[in-house]
Amino acid sequence: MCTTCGCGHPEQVRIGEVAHSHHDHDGTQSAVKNPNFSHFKFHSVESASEASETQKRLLKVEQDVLGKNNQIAAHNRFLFQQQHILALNLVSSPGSGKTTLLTTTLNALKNDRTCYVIEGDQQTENDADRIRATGVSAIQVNTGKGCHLDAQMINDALFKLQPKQDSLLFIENVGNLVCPSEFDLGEKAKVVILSITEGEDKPLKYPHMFAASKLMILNKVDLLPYLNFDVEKCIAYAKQVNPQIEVIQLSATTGEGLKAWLDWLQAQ
Ligand SMILES: Nc1nc2c(ncn2[C@@H]2O[C@H](COP(=O)(O)OP(=O)(O)O)[C@@H](O)[C@H]2O)c(=O)[nH]1
Ligand SMILES: [Mg+2]
Repeated sequence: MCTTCGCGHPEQVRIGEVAHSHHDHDGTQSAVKNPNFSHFKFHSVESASEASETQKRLLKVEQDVLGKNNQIAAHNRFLFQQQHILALNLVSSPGSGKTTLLTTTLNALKNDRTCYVIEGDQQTENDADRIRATGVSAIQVNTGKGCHLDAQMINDALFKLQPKQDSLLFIENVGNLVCPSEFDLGEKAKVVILSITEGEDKPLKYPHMFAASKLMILNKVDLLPYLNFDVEKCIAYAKQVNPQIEVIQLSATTGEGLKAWLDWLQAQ
């Protein structure tokens, strides 16, 4: 069980298979294994026989859930850097449009860049199936009762996905504006997606997620004429909790504002 938020049981986690035989934009098959993606092995303090008692005690304190997660996340980050893979962690509440934004983005990018997606949901392969329909390889992680992805799940998924060098990896986290903010997966950046149907006050109500994110995407702007949503107020709230946060307004369904997002990706 996750002792940070009290959710989930590791034995309920299911990492799916790479069901899609994928042709990359350069015409090669991604089924060729990348030997760099091995399973991470967690080293407990007991194995560090040379450590002094004080060091052992200190290490033990750090070896809590988040400490262990951070160690695995650091390993994932090392792999991403070594392989020149840009990994982004997409976080939001359920229904903000993460999968829709991903399918639109992949359709725009897939001929120029090899892309992969790791999908996180409590149950179903629905989102991985939506990604695979674009021709991009996707792997589904079902977290059971868990409300977030953790670094070990990503490490296990990478072992199956075997992403190629110089690729782009999108991780769609479980829909939840709370716990995913605490779990580093080894990504370059978190991108929080807020749809205008959720109300402009969410950055103030869930500040940790907005503080942890490099970019806020304000999605579903095509619905602005039908809703009472104050865009300026929302952006001011987001900057109140994170003065550095960048903001892009777009509609994942109409494609309005998509270029700014594609340019942002290019800049990363
Ligand atoms: N009007 C509108 N609807 C959207 C937009 N993006 C997503 N949706 C709809 O919002 C719902 C949830 O989208 P989905 O991508 O499954 O959200 P997720 O749970 O964050 O992955 C679906 O019915 C989408 O069609 C958008 O930009 N505009
Ligand atoms: Mg989704």
